[in-house]
Amino acid sequence: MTEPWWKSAVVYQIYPRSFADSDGDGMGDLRGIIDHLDHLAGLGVDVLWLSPVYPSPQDDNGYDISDYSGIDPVFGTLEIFDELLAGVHARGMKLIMDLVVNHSSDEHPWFVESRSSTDNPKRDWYWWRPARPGMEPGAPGAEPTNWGSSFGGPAWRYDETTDEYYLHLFSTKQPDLNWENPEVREAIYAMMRWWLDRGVDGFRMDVINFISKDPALPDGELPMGAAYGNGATAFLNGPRIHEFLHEMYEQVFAGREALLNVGEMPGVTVEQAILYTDPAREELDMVFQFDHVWVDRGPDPWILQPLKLTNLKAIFGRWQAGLAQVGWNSLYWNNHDQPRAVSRYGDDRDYRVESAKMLGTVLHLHRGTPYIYQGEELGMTNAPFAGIADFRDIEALGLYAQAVEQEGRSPEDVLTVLRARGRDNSRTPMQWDSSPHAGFTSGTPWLAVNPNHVEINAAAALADPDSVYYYYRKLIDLRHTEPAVVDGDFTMLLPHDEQLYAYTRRLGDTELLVIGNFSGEAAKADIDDAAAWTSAELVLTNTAAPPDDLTLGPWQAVVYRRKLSR
Ligand code: TEU
Repeated sequence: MTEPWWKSAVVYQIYPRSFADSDGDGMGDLRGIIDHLDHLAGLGVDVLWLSPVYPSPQDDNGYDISDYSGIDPVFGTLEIFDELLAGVHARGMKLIMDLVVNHSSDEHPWFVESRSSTDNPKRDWYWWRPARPGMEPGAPGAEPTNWGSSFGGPAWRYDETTDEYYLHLFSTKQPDLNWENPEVREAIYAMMRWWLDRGVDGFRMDVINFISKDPALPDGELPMGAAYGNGATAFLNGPRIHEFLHEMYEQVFAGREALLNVGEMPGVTVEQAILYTDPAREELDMVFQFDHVWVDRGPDPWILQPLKLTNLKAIFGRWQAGLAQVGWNSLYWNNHDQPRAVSRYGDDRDYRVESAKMLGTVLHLHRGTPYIYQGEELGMTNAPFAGIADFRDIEALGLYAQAVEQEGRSPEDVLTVLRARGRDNSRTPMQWDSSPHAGFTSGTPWLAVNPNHVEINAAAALADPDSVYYYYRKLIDLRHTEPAVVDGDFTMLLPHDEQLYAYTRRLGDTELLVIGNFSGEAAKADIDDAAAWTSAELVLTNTAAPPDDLTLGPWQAVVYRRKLSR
């Protein structure tokens, strides 16, 4: 069997709202993407993933969809979408769509019908439940379960029309679809076939491990001091999840040219990921796990935890080993839900360029498919949010309200965490040049441009041979040209070192050594054959060749290659 094409591919995520605005309304659009396709082709990426561009009230920036088979006028039209797709394909790239089918918008016609009466044919397309027995519907605490929503507040909303509640694991405008109902599943599969027939090359599936719920909907465990119980055991990797994904495969993907389908799965374990991505089971190609982006989350969400490198290595080491024989990893530092990696795990003040390159090196040369989030290739950083009024993200605003108003936290403590970890950090507009609003828009951007765009921008990166952009291009080239990057065995080195991240990749007689210094101090790589390695081929470094004892400078990364004699 030939290897699937996506094993040697690199994916680039576009957050259309913040990528490029062609018409001056302050919001990015499809035409803006078309205008910048050469930036992406020039970087060498193979696949573009578009965050949602469907018609949407934009309560959660498009992750609340009111029509699955259209384009929101703010982004363009289906004709412009076809033009974009043709432009992507003409450059030899592929395009995957965001598929958000755990929930729809409350303005989707399905939900409008569903809420209209208890005997509407679409009533059962969503999760409706009466108030808790013995309680007055709509009264505080009368929700059918004690679950909290991801964005703060309860996961149930009382609806006067029928005197019942609907489930929303995210915002009140994102009611959860009921996958138990076969009509729901068939409608979703039909919509997916329609996009594939239009020419798209696969899907990134939003919280897809939430779609199967235990229909008993039991109360969740209530941690001390928390406002809501944790319902996850009833909906994370729920009872019918594998059945649904295999059915989707059969109904939508089987018999088509090889696609790329990646499932976003908060809370997924290695053991479950093996099942999801085992090709023989015909479910998904790869999943996004969250362990490494939860590594710096402590028991109290409102107290920042520093990164402990040994924990990060333990996590990646476990995932690399777990999916070594069966299944496949996806690799990412950034996306539209995460703060900027260079600010979080690197040093965005004194070593921004070096640490951005080091992070890229360490991530990309693992076994798996790397994902780059827009602006990562420029080393874009977190943004300076002065106060809560500067945030736009429904999650930041909702959690702030819950923490400050319901749980009595200090606003300053909550802001400290939102500044470091809030999702708007990655959603500030793409920095194209040093002009006002960074060349993103001629109007007023929906979220303020980072003031550091005068220095950090694509035009400056393209003019500088030492930029993060050209370095990322080398990393992508390496994946395309060195089979050991794609298929080599992975061995973690120095698991107890708190400064250095080191590993080897080996395929046949080729061996690669990758080391990254996660600190601002020099560090000596205490590995067996250090001297032999320093005389091997230095394929890539973000600074200069290290001395013979393999001492790496601050935030330095090195990649060596050697041929083993047998
Ligand atoms: O995110 C799922 C998810 O788990 C998020 O709640 C994420 O972990 C959190 O925001 C991190 O702070 C997906 C989308 O990527 C996100 O943008 C959507 O808001 C969410 O689903 C609902 O569709």
